[in-house]
Amino acid sequence: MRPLRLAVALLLVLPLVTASAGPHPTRPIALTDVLPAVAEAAPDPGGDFRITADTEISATESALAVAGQLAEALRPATGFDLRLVRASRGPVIDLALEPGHPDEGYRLEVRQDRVELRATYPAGLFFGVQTLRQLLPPEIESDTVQRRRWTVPGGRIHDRPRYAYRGAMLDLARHFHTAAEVRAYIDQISRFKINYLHLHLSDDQGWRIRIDSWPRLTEVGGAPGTGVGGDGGGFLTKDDYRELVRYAAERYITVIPEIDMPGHVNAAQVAYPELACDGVAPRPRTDMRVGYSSLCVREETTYRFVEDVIRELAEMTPGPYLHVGGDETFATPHGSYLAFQRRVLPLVRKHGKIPYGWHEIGQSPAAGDALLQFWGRERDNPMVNTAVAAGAKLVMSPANRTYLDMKYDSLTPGGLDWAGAIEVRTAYDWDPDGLLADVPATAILGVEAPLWSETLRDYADIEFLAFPRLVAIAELGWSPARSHDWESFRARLGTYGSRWVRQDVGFHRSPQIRWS
Ligand code: TNX
Repeated sequence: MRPLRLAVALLLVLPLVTASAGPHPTRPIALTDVLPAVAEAAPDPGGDFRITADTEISATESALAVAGQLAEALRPATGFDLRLVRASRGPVIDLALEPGHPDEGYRLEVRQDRVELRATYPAGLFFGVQTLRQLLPPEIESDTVQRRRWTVPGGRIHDRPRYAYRGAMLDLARHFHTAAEVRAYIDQISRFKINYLHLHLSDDQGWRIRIDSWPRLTEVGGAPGTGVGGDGGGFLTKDDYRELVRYAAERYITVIPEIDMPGHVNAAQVAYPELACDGVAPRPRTDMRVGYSSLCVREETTYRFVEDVIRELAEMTPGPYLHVGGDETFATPHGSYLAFQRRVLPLVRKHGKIPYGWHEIGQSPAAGDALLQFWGRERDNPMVNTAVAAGAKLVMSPANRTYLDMKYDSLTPGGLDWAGAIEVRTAYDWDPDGLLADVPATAILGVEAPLWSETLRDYADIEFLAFPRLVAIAELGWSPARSHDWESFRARLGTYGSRWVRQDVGFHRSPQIRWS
């Protein structure tokens, strides 16, 4: 070969060679390599689709917003324009709504000449887009242009959630986390088809959401030094909160605000001593103890306060639920607790929301069809059985499985251990329908992974405890029970690690997983 010819030939093959080399030699992605596992997949090895500089994204009017999100996700690493068009004659990723799919479900069909994504509602399209992103090589997570083949494996996916409720909770009270940090968390959890974000906004240490009619709540309760150990402080303004609600909704996540009462109220009483029965302001608390504070159940002021808070929160919360806490009320006598809930639960309904609370609110006959968040570890809870028989629904957050603030093992830096250590397999290997022996599966609305923040100072702490365990809970919430399989989950998780590396997510490299 003449030297010039050789040079030209080398130039032609070089991009292909460099594409397959590099620090992470990747095996081809299969249609089933998705977290959470998809409901049905039929691979077609002849149907691989290649995204190139010519690929367009077509969408009908109602699919345009999600199509835009897809384009934005794929542009940085591919460097392609991925023009948004109404119709295309060339290679295309085509998004449209069509009747007949389950709520939040979608169909994704990958052929040589086109990719088709269909759902009945935009939420389904959004979840389909999250699947499609995982079908592209991990380099798609890079924010600089990567030269390589962008191949989507051929075949067809039909997918739908097992549960309507797939939640994550962040505690902004023990350590405040900024709106920007909450947005970063939303970005991450939305990749795994989580659809509710529960914000724990008040506790003994601090009060983290502005309430106009009781301004000292945040002036005092959100002041510097109000975090555990005297750390940090801060609160969400109403604009911050509204913006978070909007940001989450763009990712098909509904925000649920929680104000914890009648216990966990020390910060409110520091700001407004009239909320304590003796009218004396308690000292501010930055320790981790629980169960010592209580609103004054016999005073009318208490209900004025509670209704003002519920009204202002309900006004800026489009979602159906308002969480009123109700846990660990060791300083509220049982009769007072019932008297309190008899007045407060109807107030939530009066302001147009479904009452939601830790499962203890199920003691109240006023709970009715409320939503209860089960955080116990027992297999049988007679009180919960009675509440369910009376119409309550359950979100499953058993502390020894779903509490992301528990340590992974005894060596984990940070985290608590009162519910035991929770390694990835422990978080994954249980069945939300089967946990409570006497509760019918029809009463289980879904699952939630709470992240309490006593030991979480910054966003890196959040990431380390949430990932990978949040993904285990997301799979329990989304994937069909029949697909539950630890070996499959751990293999898919191992491959996902290289995406987190590229996204700079500081996850826990669990020794139970073979990370690639
Ligand atoms: C229990 S679980 C709590 C919280 C703590 C958490 C720490 C529940 C409803 N209450 O007040 O932050 O343990 O893990």
